[in-house]
Amino acid sequence: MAVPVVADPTGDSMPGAELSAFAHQSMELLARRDPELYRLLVADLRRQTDTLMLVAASSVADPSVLACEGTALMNVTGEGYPGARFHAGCGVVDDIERLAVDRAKTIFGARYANVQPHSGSSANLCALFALLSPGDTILGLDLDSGGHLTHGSAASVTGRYFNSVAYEVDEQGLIDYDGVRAAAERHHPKVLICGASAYPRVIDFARLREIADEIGAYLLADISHIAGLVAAGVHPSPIDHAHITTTSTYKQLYGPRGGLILLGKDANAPSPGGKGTLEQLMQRAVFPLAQGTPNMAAIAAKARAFAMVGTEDFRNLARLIAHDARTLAEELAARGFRVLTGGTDTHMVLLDLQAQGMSGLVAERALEECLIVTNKNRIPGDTRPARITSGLRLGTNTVAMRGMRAPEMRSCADLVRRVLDATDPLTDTDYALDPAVRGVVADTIRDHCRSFPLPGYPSR
Ligand code: DSN
Repeated sequence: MAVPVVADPTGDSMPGAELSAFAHQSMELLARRDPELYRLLVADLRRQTDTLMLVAASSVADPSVLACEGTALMNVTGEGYPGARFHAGCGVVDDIERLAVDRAKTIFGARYANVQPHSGSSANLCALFALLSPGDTILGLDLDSGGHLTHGSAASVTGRYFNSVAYEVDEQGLIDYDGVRAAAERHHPKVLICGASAYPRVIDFARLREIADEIGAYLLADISHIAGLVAAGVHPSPIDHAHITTTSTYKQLYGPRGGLILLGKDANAPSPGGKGTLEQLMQRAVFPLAQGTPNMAAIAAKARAFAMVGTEDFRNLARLIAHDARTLAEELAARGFRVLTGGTDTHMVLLDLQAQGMSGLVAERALEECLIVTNKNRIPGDTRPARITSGLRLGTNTVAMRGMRAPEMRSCADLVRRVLDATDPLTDTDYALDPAVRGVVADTIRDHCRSFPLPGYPSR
């Protein structure tokens, strides 16, 4: 392949091969100088390639995204924003950050993007602490109904610094929008938060904005779990309904660890107290309010991931993610599992294991022994603590990326059923698993992983 020639910052040209040779040498150096750590890195790479990843909060970044994270951009310190840094030496990273911002705005149809938050949680904290004063009221989806810690949970700083009240799901497990309106009218929150970590159905952002407008609240939409479906048009977009939209970049955007803040038609709306616009507020919210120097390597990786999200291939992937999840939900239900809400509109499938007399922890551990990676999750009305739970959460981001389709989802449902049938829950934390079943299922998973390798990753 021809080596591309790129311009270096001094105007000279350098062969593009220099960077890839450097990356290769760096890895060899690591292997030589720190074999203990290197072995662990190899072990986790193999774990990822050789297991069936069904953790709904995860995905696999394209190797070109990983490559950005391993560059010398990590060395660059540059507080502030492009063209207005507090350190010299930021000409190239300014261009990279502008590229990431432009790509983020394009893929989401947004008017403003801030690519500096270090995570989805950070993005939420930046937005909330900029909008609110300590003691102000926020209204978010209850953690057990599928909300996120940073939406006002008592375990989070958002529950400690703000007066946090919650809305819940109804008996079908669906967001109770009348309940949201009643809670909004009762508590008059300054911010209504929507979005979820464990909710498999479409969220009606337009309806939530109506409620926010009725009581004069800002609407914050955290789309961390569904950002890819939103960008691809598979789930309605909140960008012009919410005043502020946040997301992490490593779940359904297949990007690096990091977060993103987006504004749509309300970018020029007044911020609280009339001190400038929401766009100006969000710019200050990340730096200097909540963060110092950004992670330039992560911003480059975000730019790379956003470029991929903007392609037709990604839109096809997003459709497959949702299709796979629907099939998985149907096949699990057909095998006797209670699927919360009766199915899914997204990438996520939630199981209630109470009928199996098994905790989420036991199911998670037994499945992992058989190379099926999921996560325990509290469900509405759960009586078990967060480290034990009565539910299990599955997601199809990674299996869709492997190209797995309906037949493989049927096989996954079969294997999950087989493993859990062969698991005897002795207590909520201990169990006995039939070793013969473990062997057969693990072999089948290895076969699946070989037949559907992670694109661009080594396969054995
Ligand atoms: N938000 C957490 C989850 O959904 O699992 C982790 O990113």
